[in-house]
Amino acid sequence: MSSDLSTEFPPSVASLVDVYPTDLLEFQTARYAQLRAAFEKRFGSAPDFYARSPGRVNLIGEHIDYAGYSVLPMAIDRDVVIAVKVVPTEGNSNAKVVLANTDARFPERSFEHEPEGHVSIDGKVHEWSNYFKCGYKGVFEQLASQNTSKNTPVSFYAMVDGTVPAGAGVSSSSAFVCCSALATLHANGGKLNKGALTNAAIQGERYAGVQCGGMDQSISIMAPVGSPLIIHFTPTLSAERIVFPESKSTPVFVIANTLVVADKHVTAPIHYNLRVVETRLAAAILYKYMNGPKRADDAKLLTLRDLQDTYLASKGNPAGFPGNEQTVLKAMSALVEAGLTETPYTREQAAEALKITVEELERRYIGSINIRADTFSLYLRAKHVYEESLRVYQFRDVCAKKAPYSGDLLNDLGSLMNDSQISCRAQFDCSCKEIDELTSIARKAGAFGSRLTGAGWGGCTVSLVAEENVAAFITKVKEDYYFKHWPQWKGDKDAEARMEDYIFASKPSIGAAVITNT
Ligand code: NG1
Ligand code: MG
Repeated sequence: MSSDLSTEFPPSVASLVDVYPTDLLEFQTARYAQLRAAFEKRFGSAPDFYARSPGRVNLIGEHIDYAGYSVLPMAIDRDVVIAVKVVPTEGNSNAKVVLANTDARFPERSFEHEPEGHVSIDGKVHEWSNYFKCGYKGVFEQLASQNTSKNTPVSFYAMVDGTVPAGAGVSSSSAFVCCSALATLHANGGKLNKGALTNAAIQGERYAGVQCGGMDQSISIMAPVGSPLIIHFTPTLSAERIVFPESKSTPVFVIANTLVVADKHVTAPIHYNLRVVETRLAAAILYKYMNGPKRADDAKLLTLRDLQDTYLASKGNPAGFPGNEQTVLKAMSALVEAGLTETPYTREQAAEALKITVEELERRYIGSINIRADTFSLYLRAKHVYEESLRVYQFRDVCAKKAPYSGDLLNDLGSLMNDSQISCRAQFDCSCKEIDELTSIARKAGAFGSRLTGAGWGGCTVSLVAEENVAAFITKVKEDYYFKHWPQWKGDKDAEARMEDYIFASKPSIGAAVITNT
């Protein structure tokens, strides 16, 4: 079953019951009422509508979206909600947005719509309203590219309320960007299909200064209720539902935060952005190694996924994707072993392998991306990408088996997740000692598989647990990780209440929606 990206978005407006599961309705109804009251208090009247978009947990497929490979995330029931009221624009002024937040840590901001560029964003400054502006700018750019931006932008008041823990690897940033894109679109009476809105959010979020792939925005906007998606980026954005076959135990995914705050926007130059550059350099050197046809100077940079097409062409175009993923990805791994050296490359060595100067290498492969590095671990990064991609298809194939599942479903999925963690740690170097500790505690507490989720270097882990063991599992992990590191929390009511945000099971939630009826 595929998720139809051509659906016009927002297709229709929803009410709370269309968006939240029954067991969360009471909580959500009270939450929306509070948001409405806060909005009225600040702006003097009630909002016209609410936009909402969820966070996500990535089940498998880490750091491969920006290399062009498919990923397998699930939307969670924590989300960002923005209450919006459209207001008249004063006189001949530009349209203006006033942006408030129910969380006092984020002070009120306002900005004007600029005739050129829609809004300016300084990606080097760490500022909460940037994420709102990212969604805003992404939508106007997308509307302009579709030539539907005839209507003048409107002024509006917006108030944000988020329940996605920040800096934790469950993508509070993308939930926010997607939500602001949808709020902006709806306030301005614009129409985009789901695919276009997703692209608006992906391109928009890059203005915050991170060369992100598209996984988080895709799942936040496109998630169908009740299931994860496998999301493909090549040849174009598309998605298929993942349905777990019936087996003796139902799989539940438990998210647990290491409480190491991984702030990607601060550490991007030595972590995330550096990995983006490393995977691109690996692709370029392997292309040279394969004697790929000369490419125009202004051609789009090759990804490791693009390289696969060159590889297949060099073999006389045998069957590729879809259908032959295992064979092709194993061959790509073998190509890495043959074409890259295991020791990290200096800039000089990488330039030499590409037969260009260091200046040319920096211009072409680094450009304006902010990185700090003396060497590039190309072999290990590329190995991870091809092996991790293979695991995504293996995970999908396990789920596609006919029910009742004849093997041990949880064990089969869990061991793929464990292998993913090993590769993230040893080859992609995006784990950290707290993630290693927490995932190993989780396995001892009965998880079939446990791994980091999201960018890593801290943040959250995801563990696969049998439904009947979830409560016992959470108790055990609290004992062995949280109370071990923070013994003072034990018996402290407030601390124990906060822990509900640190470790929790989440059902697959539905993607972005506009709500008018609370
Ligand atoms: P986080 O940092 O967890 O939001 C990031 C990227 C994803 C993907 C994962 C690693 C953004 C918005 N998201 O997630 O696209 O590359 O890391 O798999 O940058
Ligand atoms: Mg993020």
